[in-house]
Amino acid sequence: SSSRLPLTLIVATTPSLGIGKNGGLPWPMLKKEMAYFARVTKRVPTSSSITASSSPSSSSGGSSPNICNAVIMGRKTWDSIPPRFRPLKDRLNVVISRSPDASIAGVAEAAAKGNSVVTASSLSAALAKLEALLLINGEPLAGLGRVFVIGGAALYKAALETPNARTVLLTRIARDWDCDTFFPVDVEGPGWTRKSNDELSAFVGEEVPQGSVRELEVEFEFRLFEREG
Ligand code: FOL
Repeated sequence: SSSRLPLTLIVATTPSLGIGKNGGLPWPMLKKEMAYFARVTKRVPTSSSITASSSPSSSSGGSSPNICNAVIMGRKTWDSIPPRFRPLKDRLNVVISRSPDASIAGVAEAAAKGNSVVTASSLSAALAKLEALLLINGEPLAGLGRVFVIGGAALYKAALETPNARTVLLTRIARDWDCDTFFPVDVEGPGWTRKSNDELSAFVGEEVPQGSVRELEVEFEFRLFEREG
């Protein structure tokens, strides 16, 4: 155990920390919220605290070739992504499953299309694989940007039990929806600090709207939390 890769969790929750219902999201598809998820998980930070050794940043905002972020997800979350959207493009997809690769729907198809999906049997095994990908002959290889944990509940819990989980990008849905799956930690409580909208914008690399956003009569707010200590 003991990858030192920093992990960023990204999640949308109700006030009661609900995240899912019947294998999907509890609320209707929120295009702006999902677009934020896609942009944020795709964007590779230019010069900040990633593991890659820094080359001078081209400062254009254009993505560097051969560098992408990773998204780690549990097998049920993989199943919940519409087949046309998986693997999530422009990101290294890592699926955690105790079963063999071949039994994960869509993985073989993705491979046949030339999209690589990495599988691992646990979060720690996934992090070990990512670190191995990062090193060639012991030299850091600037190939991996941020590592996001994108759910579901069991994987968020496993991530939060490691010290690697430093950051939570949480979209707070304003009202409750009927949920059967819940985020395992209340980051509004002890051990976590809410950061300002400016800090959120700097972290994600775009200007994030401050306060409530409304879509399909659903109100939500983009928030950033960091672990203390
Ligand atoms: N975090 C946040 N903030 N919102 C979410 O909806 C969310 N969902 C998951 C994890 N973290 C989240 C897991 N569920 C797709 C579908 C379900 C899903 C995650 C991603 C998906 O299809 N994503 C596409 C965008 C498709 C589109 O543009 O409509 C992607 O490219 O990311």
